[in-house]
Amino acid sequence: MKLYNYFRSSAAFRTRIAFNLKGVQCETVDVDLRAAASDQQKPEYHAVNPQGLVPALVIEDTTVAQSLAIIEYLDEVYPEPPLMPRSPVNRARVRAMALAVACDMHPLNNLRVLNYLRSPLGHDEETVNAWYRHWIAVGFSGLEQEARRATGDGRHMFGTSITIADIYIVPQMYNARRFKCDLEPYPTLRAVCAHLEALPAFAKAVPEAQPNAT
Ligand SMILES: N[C@@H](CCC(=O)N[C@@H](CS)C(=O)NCC(=O)O)C(=O)O
Repeated sequence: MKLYNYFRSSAAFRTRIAFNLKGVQCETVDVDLRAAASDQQKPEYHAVNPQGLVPALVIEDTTVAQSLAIIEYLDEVYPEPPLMPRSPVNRARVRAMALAVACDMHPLNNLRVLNYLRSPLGHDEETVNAWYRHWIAVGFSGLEQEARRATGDGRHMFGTSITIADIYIVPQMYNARRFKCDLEPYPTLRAVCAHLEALPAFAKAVPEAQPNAT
Protein backbone atom coordinates (compact mmCIF):
# COMPACT_ATOMS: atom_id res chain seq x y z
CA MET A 1 0.00 0.00 0.00
CA LYS A 2 1.12 3.55 -0.75
CA LEU A 3 -0.32 6.61 0.99
CA TYR A 4 -0.22 9.93 -0.87
CA ASN A 5 0.27 12.33 1.97
CA TYR A 6 1.11 15.91 2.89
CA PHE A 7 2.39 16.67 6.37
CA ARG A 8 0.04 19.61 6.97
CA SER A 9 -3.10 18.07 5.43
CA SER A 10 -5.64 17.40 8.16
CA ALA A 11 -7.37 14.77 6.00
CA ALA A 12 -4.06 12.93 5.61
CA PHE A 13 -3.43 13.44 9.35
CA ARG A 14 -6.63 11.40 10.02
CA THR A 15 -5.32 8.49 7.95
CA ARG A 16 -1.90 8.65 9.64
CA ILE A 17 -3.63 8.30 13.03
CA ALA A 18 -5.56 5.27 11.76
CA PHE A 19 -2.43 3.58 10.39
CA ASN A 20 -0.68 4.17 13.72
CA LEU A 21 -3.63 2.83 15.75
CA LYS A 22 -3.69 -0.30 13.62
CA GLY A 23 0.10 -0.67 13.81
CA VAL A 24 0.25 -0.96 10.03
CA GLN A 25 3.29 0.39 8.14
CA CYS A 26 2.69 2.04 4.80
CA GLU A 27 4.94 3.59 2.19
CA THR A 28 4.20 7.32 1.84
CA VAL A 29 4.54 9.63 -1.14
CA ASP A 30 4.63 13.39 -0.54
CA VAL A 31 2.22 15.61 -2.45
CA ASP A 32 3.35 19.15 -1.74
CA LEU A 33 0.22 21.33 -1.53
CA ARG A 34 2.10 24.61 -1.09
CA ALA A 35 1.43 27.14 -3.85
CA ALA A 36 4.96 26.97 -5.27
CA ALA A 37 4.64 23.23 -5.88
CA SER A 38 0.86 22.58 -6.11
CA ASP A 39 1.60 18.91 -6.76
CA GLN A 40 -2.09 18.08 -6.25
CA GLN A 41 -2.90 19.87 -9.51
CA LYS A 42 -0.32 18.08 -11.64
CA PRO A 43 -1.36 15.50 -14.24
CA GLU A 44 0.92 12.89 -12.58
CA TYR A 45 -1.12 13.17 -9.40
CA HIS A 46 -4.47 13.31 -11.20
CA ALA A 47 -3.52 10.00 -12.80
CA VAL A 48 -3.48 8.61 -9.24
CA ASN A 49 -6.40 10.59 -7.79
CA PRO A 50 -8.51 12.55 -10.29
CA GLN A 51 -10.07 14.46 -7.36
CA GLY A 52 -6.72 16.26 -6.90
CA LEU A 53 -6.87 16.03 -3.09
CA VAL A 54 -4.88 14.16 -0.47
CA PRO A 55 -4.94 11.62 0.99
CA ALA A 56 -5.18 8.80 -1.51
CA LEU A 57 -4.32 5.21 -0.78
CA VAL A 58 -3.08 2.96 -3.55
CA ILE A 59 -3.87 -0.68 -2.88
CA GLU A 60 -2.20 -2.84 -5.52
CA ASP A 61 -3.53 -1.25 -8.74
CA THR A 62 -6.52 0.56 -7.19
CA THR A 63 -6.71 4.06 -5.72
CA VAL A 64 -9.02 4.79 -2.79
CA ALA A 65 -9.63 8.50 -2.19
CA GLN A 66 -11.41 10.12 0.78
CA SER A 67 -10.04 9.71 4.30
CA LEU A 68 -13.21 8.06 5.63
CA ALA A 69 -13.17 5.44 2.88
CA ILE A 70 -9.49 4.77 3.59
CA ILE A 71 -10.00 4.51 7.35
CA GLU A 72 -13.06 2.25 7.05
CA TYR A 73 -11.09 0.06 4.62
CA LEU A 74 -8.26 -0.24 7.17
CA ASP A 75 -10.77 -1.03 9.91
CA GLU A 76 -12.26 -3.84 7.82
CA VAL A 77 -8.94 -5.35 6.77
CA TYR A 78 -7.20 -4.88 10.15
CA PRO A 79 -10.04 -5.29 12.66
CA GLU A 80 -7.94 -4.76 15.81
CA PRO A 81 -8.33 -2.45 17.57
CA PRO A 82 -11.84 -1.71 16.23
CA LEU A 83 -12.48 1.93 15.34
CA MET A 84 -16.25 1.62 15.45
CA PRO A 85 -18.65 0.46 18.18
CA ARG A 86 -20.49 -2.83 17.67
CA SER A 87 -24.16 -1.86 17.53
CA PRO A 88 -25.54 -0.36 14.30
CA VAL A 89 -27.07 2.63 16.07
CA ASN A 90 -23.82 3.45 17.85
CA ARG A 91 -21.86 2.99 14.63
CA ALA A 92 -24.22 5.46 12.98
CA ARG A 93 -23.74 7.99 15.79
CA VAL A 94 -19.94 7.76 15.56
CA ARG A 95 -20.03 8.05 11.78
CA ALA A 96 -22.30 11.10 12.12
CA MET A 97 -19.75 12.87 14.35
CA ALA A 98 -16.92 12.09 11.94
CA LEU A 99 -19.03 13.27 9.01
CA ALA A 100 -19.87 16.54 10.79
CA VAL A 101 -16.16 17.31 10.50
CA ALA A 102 -15.57 15.68 7.10
CA CYS A 103 -18.64 16.99 5.26
CA ASP A 104 -19.86 20.07 7.09
CA MET A 105 -16.73 21.76 8.46
CA HIS A 106 -13.55 20.79 6.63
CA PRO A 107 -14.77 21.36 3.04
CA LEU A 108 -15.62 24.98 3.84
CA ASN A 109 -12.13 25.64 5.15
CA ASN A 110 -10.11 23.57 2.71
CA LEU A 111 -7.05 25.11 1.05
CA ARG A 112 -8.70 25.51 -2.37
CA VAL A 113 -11.74 27.21 -0.81
CA LEU A 114 -9.59 29.66 1.17
CA ASN A 115 -7.50 30.32 -1.95
CA TYR A 116 -10.66 31.00 -3.99
CA LEU A 117 -11.79 33.53 -1.38
CA ARG A 118 -8.41 35.26 -1.79
CA SER A 119 -8.38 35.06 -5.58
CA PRO A 120 -10.43 35.57 -7.69
CA LEU A 121 -12.88 36.82 -5.04
CA GLY A 122 -10.35 39.31 -3.67
CA HIS A 123 -10.87 38.92 0.08
CA ASP A 124 -8.04 39.95 2.40
CA GLU A 125 -6.43 37.69 5.04
CA GLU A 126 -8.56 39.14 7.84
CA THR A 127 -11.78 38.24 6.01
CA VAL A 128 -10.49 34.78 5.08
CA ASN A 129 -9.58 34.14 8.73
CA ALA A 130 -13.00 35.38 9.86
CA TRP A 131 -14.61 32.91 7.41
CA TYR A 132 -12.44 30.10 8.77
CA ARG A 133 -13.24 30.88 12.40
CA HIS A 134 -16.96 31.25 11.72
CA TRP A 135 -17.30 27.74 10.27
CA ILE A 136 -15.19 26.25 13.05
CA ALA A 137 -17.49 27.88 15.63
CA VAL A 138 -20.64 26.61 13.88
CA GLY A 139 -19.33 23.06 13.63
CA PHE A 140 -17.71 22.85 17.05
CA SER A 141 -20.82 24.23 18.80
CA GLY A 142 -22.86 21.25 17.59
CA LEU A 143 -20.09 18.74 18.18
CA GLU A 144 -19.56 20.01 21.74
CA GLN A 145 -23.20 19.22 22.55
CA GLU A 146 -23.01 15.82 20.87
CA ALA A 147 -19.75 14.88 22.58
CA ARG A 148 -21.18 15.86 25.99
CA ARG A 149 -24.02 13.40 25.42
CA ALA A 150 -21.97 10.63 23.84
CA THR A 151 -18.71 10.53 25.79
CA GLY A 152 -18.42 7.88 28.47
CA ASP A 153 -15.40 9.31 30.26
CA GLY A 154 -14.76 12.85 29.02
CA ARG A 155 -11.71 11.52 27.13
CA HIS A 156 -13.35 10.15 23.97
CA MET A 157 -15.96 11.57 21.63
CA PHE A 158 -18.05 8.44 22.04
CA GLY A 159 -18.04 5.93 24.89
CA THR A 160 -14.76 5.00 26.52
CA SER A 161 -12.58 3.87 23.63
CA ILE A 162 -11.12 5.35 20.46
CA THR A 163 -13.43 5.59 17.47
CA ILE A 164 -13.42 7.26 14.11
CA ALA A 165 -15.01 10.31 15.76
CA ASP A 166 -11.78 10.79 17.75
CA ILE A 167 -9.69 10.45 14.61
CA TYR A 168 -11.68 13.31 13.03
CA ILE A 169 -11.79 15.75 15.94
CA VAL A 170 -8.04 15.86 16.68
CA PRO A 171 -6.82 17.18 13.29
CA GLN A 172 -9.71 19.65 13.16
CA MET A 173 -8.78 20.93 16.63
CA TYR A 174 -5.14 21.18 15.54
CA ASN A 175 -6.16 23.38 12.60
CA ALA A 176 -8.51 25.46 14.75
CA ARG A 177 -5.57 26.28 17.03
CA ARG A 178 -3.42 27.12 14.03
CA PHE A 179 -6.05 29.63 12.90
CA LYS A 180 -6.33 31.00 16.46
CA CYS A 181 -10.02 30.15 16.84
CA ASP A 182 -11.65 30.81 20.21
CA LEU A 183 -11.87 27.37 21.80
CA GLU A 184 -13.14 28.42 25.22
CA PRO A 185 -16.77 27.41 24.47
CA TYR A 186 -15.79 23.77 23.82
CA PRO A 187 -14.49 22.28 27.10
CA THR A 188 -15.53 18.74 26.19
CA LEU A 189 -13.82 18.82 22.81
CA ARG A 190 -10.69 20.32 24.41
CA ALA A 191 -10.58 17.65 27.13
CA VAL A 192 -11.06 14.84 24.60
CA CYS A 193 -8.30 16.22 22.38
CA ALA A 194 -5.92 16.79 25.30
CA HIS A 195 -6.25 13.12 26.23
CA LEU A 196 -5.95 11.78 22.67
CA GLU A 197 -3.06 14.04 21.63
CA ALA A 198 -0.89 12.52 24.35
CA LEU A 199 -1.33 9.00 22.95
CA PRO A 200 1.54 7.78 20.73
CA ALA A 201 -0.67 6.96 17.71
CA PHE A 202 -1.95 10.55 17.65
CA ALA A 203 1.33 12.23 18.68
CA LYS A 204 3.26 10.46 15.90
CA ALA A 205 0.72 11.63 13.31
CA VAL A 206 0.94 15.40 13.95
CA PRO A 207 2.28 17.53 11.10
CA GLU A 208 5.47 18.57 12.90
CA ALA A 209 6.38 14.91 13.58
CA GLN A 210 6.43 14.06 9.86
CA PRO A 211 9.84 13.64 8.21
CA ASN A 212 9.08 16.20 5.49
CA ALA A 213 7.66 18.88 7.84
CA THR A 214 9.13 22.32 7.23
N1 LIG B 1 -13.05 14.84 2.00
C1 LIG B 1 -11.67 14.63 1.70
C2 LIG B 1 -10.94 15.95 1.83
C3 LIG B 1 -9.57 15.90 1.22
C4 LIG B 1 -8.96 17.29 1.18
O1 LIG B 1 -9.68 18.29 1.11
N2 LIG B 1 -7.62 17.35 1.27
C5 LIG B 1 -6.96 18.63 1.25
C6 LIG B 1 -5.86 18.69 2.30
S1 LIG B 1 -6.51 18.57 3.93
C7 LIG B 1 -6.31 18.88 -0.10
O2 LIG B 1 -5.81 17.98 -0.72
N3 LIG B 1 -6.32 20.14 -0.54
C8 LIG B 1 -5.73 20.52 -1.77
C9 LIG B 1 -6.39 21.72 -2.34
O3 LIG B 1 -7.26 22.29 -1.70
O4 LIG B 1 -6.00 22.12 -3.44
C10 LIG B 1 -11.09 13.57 2.65
O5 LIG B 1 -11.63 13.39 3.73
O6 LIG B 1 -10.11 12.89 2.26
